[in-house]
Amino acid sequence: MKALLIVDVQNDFIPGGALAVSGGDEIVSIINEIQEKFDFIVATQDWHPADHGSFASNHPMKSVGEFIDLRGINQILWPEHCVQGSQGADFHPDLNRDKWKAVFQKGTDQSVDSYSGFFDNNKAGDTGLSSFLKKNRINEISVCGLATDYCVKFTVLDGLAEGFKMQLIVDATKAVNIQEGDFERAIEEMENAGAVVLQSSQFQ
Ligand code: VGL
Ligand code: ZN
Repeated sequence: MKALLIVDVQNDFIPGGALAVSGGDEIVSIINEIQEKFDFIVATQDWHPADHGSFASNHPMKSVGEFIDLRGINQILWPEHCVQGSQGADFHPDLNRDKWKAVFQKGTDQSVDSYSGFFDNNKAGDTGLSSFLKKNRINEISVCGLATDYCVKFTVLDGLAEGFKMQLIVDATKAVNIQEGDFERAIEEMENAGAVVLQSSQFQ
C-alpha cells in the first residue's frame, strides 16, 4: 500500500516566514492535486520549543548559518522558526488537510534537531511515523514538501533505512539552498540511496 507524506509545509518555510524557502508557496497547489491520487496521507510538522538548540538566538555571540557542536552533533544555526503554537508553525492556509490520517511533530526536544520525520538527528527520538505506517500496511511512500535539502532529504533517507520504497515527487519540493547546488546534491544523495525521483505529472 502506498502513502503520501507531506513534509513541513508550514508558514515559516513559505516566503514571508522566518526560514523562507524560495518558491515554497508554489508547491502548495501541486501538493493539493497530488493528494487527490492518494487514500493514505500523513504529514510532518516542525515543532520546536522556544529554547530550541538549533536557533542562533539561543546561543550568545552566534549568528544564523554558523555551526556549533550541539551535544556532539555538528549543528547549523537557524533563525527562530516553527515555535510550538505560533502562526509560523501552522500549515500553509491553502494546504488541503481533509484526508490526513495523522500529523507527526518533530524537533520537540530542545537538545537535538530533527530533520527527518522519522527520527531525531541523533536517531534516539522516534516520532512513531515508521510504526504507524507499518501498522497500516504501508510499504511505499511518496514524499513532497519542504525543504528538499533538509527535512525532505533526511526523511527519504530514513524511510529507505526503515525498509520502505521511497519516491520523491521532485517538483513538489523546494530547497533552502544554503550553498549553491544543495538541491542537486540532495537529489543525487536520495537517488544513490535508492529513492525513485519523479515528477507530479507522472501520477495518473
Ligand atoms: C527544516 C531547517 C530547520 C525543514 C526544518 O523543514 O527542512 N529545515 N528546520
Ligand atoms: Zn526546524
